[in-house]
Amino acid sequence: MIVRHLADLARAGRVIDAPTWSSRRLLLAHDHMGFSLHDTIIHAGTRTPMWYRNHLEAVYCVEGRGYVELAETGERWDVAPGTVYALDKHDRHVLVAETELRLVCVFDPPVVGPENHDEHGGYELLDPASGPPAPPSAPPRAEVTDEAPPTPRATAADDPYASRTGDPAGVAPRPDPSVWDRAAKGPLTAAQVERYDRDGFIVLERVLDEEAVAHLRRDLDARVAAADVSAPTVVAEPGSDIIRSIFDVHRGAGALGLLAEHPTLTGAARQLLASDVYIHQSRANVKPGLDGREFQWHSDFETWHVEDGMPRPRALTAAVMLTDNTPWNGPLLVVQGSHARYVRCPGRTPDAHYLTSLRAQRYGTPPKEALAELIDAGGGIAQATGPAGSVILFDSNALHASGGNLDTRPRANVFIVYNSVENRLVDPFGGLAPRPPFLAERDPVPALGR
Ligand SMILES: O=C(O)CCC(=O)C(=O)O
Ligand SMILES: [Fe+2]
Repeated sequence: MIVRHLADLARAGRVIDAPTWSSRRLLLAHDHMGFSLHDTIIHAGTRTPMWYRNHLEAVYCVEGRGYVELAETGERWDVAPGTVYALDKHDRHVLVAETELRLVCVFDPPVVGPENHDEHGGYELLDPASGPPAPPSAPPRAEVTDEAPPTPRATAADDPYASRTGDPAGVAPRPDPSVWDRAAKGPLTAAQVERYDRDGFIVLERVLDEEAVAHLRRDLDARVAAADVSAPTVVAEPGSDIIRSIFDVHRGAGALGLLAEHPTLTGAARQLLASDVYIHQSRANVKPGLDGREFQWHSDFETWHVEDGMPRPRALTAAVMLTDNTPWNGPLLVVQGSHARYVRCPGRTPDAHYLTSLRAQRYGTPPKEALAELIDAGGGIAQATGPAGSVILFDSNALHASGGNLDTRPRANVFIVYNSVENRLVDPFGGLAPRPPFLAERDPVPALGR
């Protein structure tokens, strides 16, 4: 059963505003009901010419007063609570609201989500049969040459998570859930699952005790000391050779190798994603004292979709704190509720983007207007602090960032990304060659924590 409330639609990106109306979209194509259902407000004192050439629409008035007029003949009918009119011949018409009208509208084929009126007052036909495909398939890979940037083929019409396509950037709906089955069992309480679903993240305090943290720190410190900054899995801070990140830390003997299989981490991932899981990527961000630089706002899923071919946001990250995370050492910051929307980013991805993006990201960064919409008009910024041994679980599509480390000691966190086995990678949606396996596991590795 699908249950939704009008009050939650704006946050989910299901409200489309036009000069004379606001359409609150209760059911859309991806709900697979065969129709879409809208609660629409027509502003008082307005005239709206409309012509739905691609859709049949029925309109039921529940509040207000006005009239509807056929454009061809001028024939006119009053619209008041209890009136229904159905545009069974794709009739061109004008709706006049004398007072504010509240209308329940049904569309066949169902509206997909982002549609707004075209110059005729109608909607373009966006994949009428099914809405966002399930799961979306990757576009054919484009030829890569030195001169021209590749042309991704997936557009907003056939990929709900299309980004960096050259189409307008901005905030779009996320048609998939964050918690995939509320009834799934695991180590998280119902309240924790609820909070994760609402905010896009939770902090579990002191999952690991001091001894476990000390073991992990020793392993990490040894790896940092031995790291060759020219190795592909090692990333330096922008403008220096100081180590910023080490990828693939779940491989190899030692405490870090075992961490990814910790039952609380795998259990929580299996619970929230409601399936078996495997490791998509792992990394340690050491953020050295005074030298560790910031990470700009981004969604990890946007990169994993465009550059790695992750079909849907059915993945999450467990960030394990190996030092205290304090307000002054650059803790993870999350825009609360941002995971429930999707930000299409501007630009096109250059070839081998990862060689520079891991130091400082330039593509896959949301435009300022989208950040303002999600931060200022949305849930605001939360700081995920906690003592060493705590774990942040965050949705793959949560907008997050962190500042530089102003303390003298490192802020060392290990990030383990769990992906659903039902969401394995396909060809990258951005049309480029896949990134190396230390950034994105492509092989069918065994599931964890069963
Ligand atoms: O280490 C941090 O604070 C954030 C890192 C991050 O977002 C990333 O590596 O994708
Ligand atoms: Fe990230």
